[in-house]
Amino acid sequence: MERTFLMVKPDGVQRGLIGRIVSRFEDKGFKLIAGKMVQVSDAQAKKHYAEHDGKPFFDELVRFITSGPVFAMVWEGDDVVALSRLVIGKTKVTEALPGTIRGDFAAHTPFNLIHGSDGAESAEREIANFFESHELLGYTKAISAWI
Ligand code: RTP
Ligand code: MG
Repeated sequence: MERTFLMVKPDGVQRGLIGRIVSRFEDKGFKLIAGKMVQVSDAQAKKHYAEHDGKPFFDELVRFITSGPVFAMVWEGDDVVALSRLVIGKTKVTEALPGTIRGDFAAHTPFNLIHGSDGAESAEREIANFFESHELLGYTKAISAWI
């Protein structure tokens, strides 16, 4: 069982897509164990995207992610890191296939609606950047035996 950090970016919140984005992961059978609206601070954004520090798009990325509230979430499930990135779709909108969140809803590359952790280690680091451990709620889903 894995955990991942997913975040509806400011464009997704502004466009009223939180519900439809969350539904994609509920439909897949993953378990939502934490979720909240967050106004990301400059320091928190730089920590979250530290791997991109120094790249040409870094400053723009930090400005974008701090431009309005995000919806931060923790999801749990078998292989949830890799599978959620498949549900999300490719980074570049010109490569994101129909049927994925980005393929269906995003039209400009930096504004690609949702972040998903790219590995189990980054997931743990990103979760800790947004949530206290008491905010992660363990519970049993009645249908968990089937999916
Ligand atoms: P994310 O971290 O947000 O889930 O996206 P990702 O793994 O698919 O892509 P990543 O390479 O980690 O890039 C992080 C975010 O930076 C913006 N970006 N802009 N202008 C550009 O060339 C460029 N490249 C990346 C995107 O918002 C991307 O999601
Ligand atoms: Mg990334």
